Amino acid sequence: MNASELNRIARGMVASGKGLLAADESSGTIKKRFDAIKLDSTEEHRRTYREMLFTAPGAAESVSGVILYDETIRQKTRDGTPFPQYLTKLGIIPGIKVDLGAKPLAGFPGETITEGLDGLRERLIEYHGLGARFAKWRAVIDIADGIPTWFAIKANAHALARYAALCQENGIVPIVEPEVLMDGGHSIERCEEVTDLVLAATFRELFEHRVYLEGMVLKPNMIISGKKAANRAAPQTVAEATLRVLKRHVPPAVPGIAFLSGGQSSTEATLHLSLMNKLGPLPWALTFSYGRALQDTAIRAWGGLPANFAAGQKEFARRAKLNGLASTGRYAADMEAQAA
Ligand code: 5MM
Repeated sequence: MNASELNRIARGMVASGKGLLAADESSGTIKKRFDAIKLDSTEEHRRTYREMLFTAPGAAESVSGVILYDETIRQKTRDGTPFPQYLTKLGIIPGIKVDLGAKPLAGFPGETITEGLDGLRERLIEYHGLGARFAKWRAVIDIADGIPTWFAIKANAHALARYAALCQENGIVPIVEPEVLMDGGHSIERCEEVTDLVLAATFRELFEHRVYLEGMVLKPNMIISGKKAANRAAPQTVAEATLRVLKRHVPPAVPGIAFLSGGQSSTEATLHLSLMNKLGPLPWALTFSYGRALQDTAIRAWGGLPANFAAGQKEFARRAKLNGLASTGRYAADMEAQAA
């Protein structure tokens, strides 16, 4: 492990004014996204869509890195440049999702464990050869009656830490993503209580697995009310609660925190990030690693039609720019009406 190189990459991923695009939708998830615009999920459509995002003029000013999927890291732009090389030339760091998904946790109804550790060392070596310099692994913790259990929290934290150690062994910066879902009708207080446990378990396992904190990025959920909650907490409350929890658990040695959007609307996710950064100074960079909150409006603007390729790019670059501003606390809701 080259510690200074890992730290250099991690700092690049959370460079000021920039954040990450999560474009690592697995085949099932991208099909759902395409179903919404009535587009078949063929390999060529998936390639075209990713090319639309990656080549969007101006987006590189706000995008530090892109999380790719196994199929995408092997695809090329229409003029034949492999995506990782294309991104690297633009100064965007290519990353790769390496988990194999959340599967039912035996003996614990309603809970999951993320799989993918077997053979991971060999896959990391291959991905590094293909140009990936960081990776992502997502643990999923659901909130419902009687769950999560402490056992499921610990099992997922353990897997995250084993993954992170393997990444660093192979010169790849791990994004550690323990996601507490915002599905359901739970309160913001319940989200805080569960996220507290999840981050405590995660950092304990990272320590025990000798993970080099300076060479990782945390990708957490925000502390937020469930989507179906009756009285959802206000944006300022979300910002304050999220910072309170992160300050309890994330050592300043970690260079940055890049949030998932988790089902928030695009504007909500941008506003929350900006409000948090306005509450600085903070011990770590605080930025985005959004999937849906960066892509939802762009995929709709594109609609799968070649004639709308540029419109989709413009919308993606606009959202990236607004989130880039939010990552330094300079976003204001009235910017939504302005063009990119
Ligand atoms: C882009 O979505 C990612 C892939 O999900 P699947 O493995 O289910 O296809 C997802 O892991 C994503 O990176 C994070 O959850 C953040 O995305 P959101 O949409 O929550 O910002």
